[in-house]
Amino acid sequence: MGNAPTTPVPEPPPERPPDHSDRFALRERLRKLLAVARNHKRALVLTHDNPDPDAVASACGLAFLLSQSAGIEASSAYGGIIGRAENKALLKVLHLPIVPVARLESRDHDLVCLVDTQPEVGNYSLASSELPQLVIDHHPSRPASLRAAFHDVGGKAGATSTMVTQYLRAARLEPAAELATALFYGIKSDTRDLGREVESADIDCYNWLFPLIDKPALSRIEHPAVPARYFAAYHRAYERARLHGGGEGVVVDMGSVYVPEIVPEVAEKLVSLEGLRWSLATGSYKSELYLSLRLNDRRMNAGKLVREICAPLGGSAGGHGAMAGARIPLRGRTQSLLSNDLFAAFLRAFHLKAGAGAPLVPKEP
Ligand SMILES: [Mn+2]
Repeated sequence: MGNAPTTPVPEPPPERPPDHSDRFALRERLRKLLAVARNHKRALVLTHDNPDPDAVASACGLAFLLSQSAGIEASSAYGGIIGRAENKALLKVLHLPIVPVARLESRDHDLVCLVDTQPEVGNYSLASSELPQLVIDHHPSRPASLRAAFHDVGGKAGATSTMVTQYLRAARLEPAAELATALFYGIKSDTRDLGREVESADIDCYNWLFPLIDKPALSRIEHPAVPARYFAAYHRAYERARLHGGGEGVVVDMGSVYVPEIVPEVAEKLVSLEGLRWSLATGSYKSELYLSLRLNDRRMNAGKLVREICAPLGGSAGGHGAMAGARIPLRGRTQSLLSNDLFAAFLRAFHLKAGAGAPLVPKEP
């Protein structure tokens, strides 16, 4: 055999992010999703740990789609805890079929689906031997997702609930009031009432869901009763918050917190301060440090910044343009020292001087 001239193998074209306004493409994606699911018997639909409403709703919505349209068993689960009062109310008021992954009765599923997160992000509770084969997420696409048998990532949607609602619509499934309310609240909370990182698909699904939702239930979810510890945590956060760069940014080390979700909640609250460009909050829960960054400044990318700073410290990080978070195991480091290191790194990234900053709330005389 001679040396046959080798023809260069053409590079595969780069994968184009899905277009969530194209109905034909949507039906085609639904067909693929169901084809992958039908090769299995029992699906586990998993969200990221300490799930937010968007994660909970999209997990329940995908499990509903799989059971109704692919005819397979599907259960939804999450790792970590649901501690924020609104999120607890979401599960309780709507009786959503989602359980802590540790409490799953049987683990004999043969299909693992991930929603609102992606393989290798590291913020979900799955044995490393279990490979997610179906991934739906509105966060920027990660290379590992493209190896899943079905993946819908990197497209334009402000919430994973929007993507799942689109699949339900394409499958001609009308969710009952409980699921519709959850998906609606998922879209509403992830886009901050359609005001942040919102896409036309979000508005379209929000409007489609609105007539289906249970309005009194939604009101009970959005205005829940909170424990006294909630006020104590806020009080401490306000007292400890420090302004930097003449009010350009605010950082707060909340100390140890009673639920991890209070950290993003406080970051979210602080970023509404007049004239502020960014807020950063940390708090520890069960030997892990939680960090949340919120930006008003659209020239920077919160997700990228948090990944760059927190990944080298052994943390898992995620997020997008205006909001991002990370979870870092303390591994013997004290919470205040790790927080201080992180604050210094973020101040550098924002081109501000290191230092103690000024109190947000001046001490009462
Ligand atoms: Mn989300």
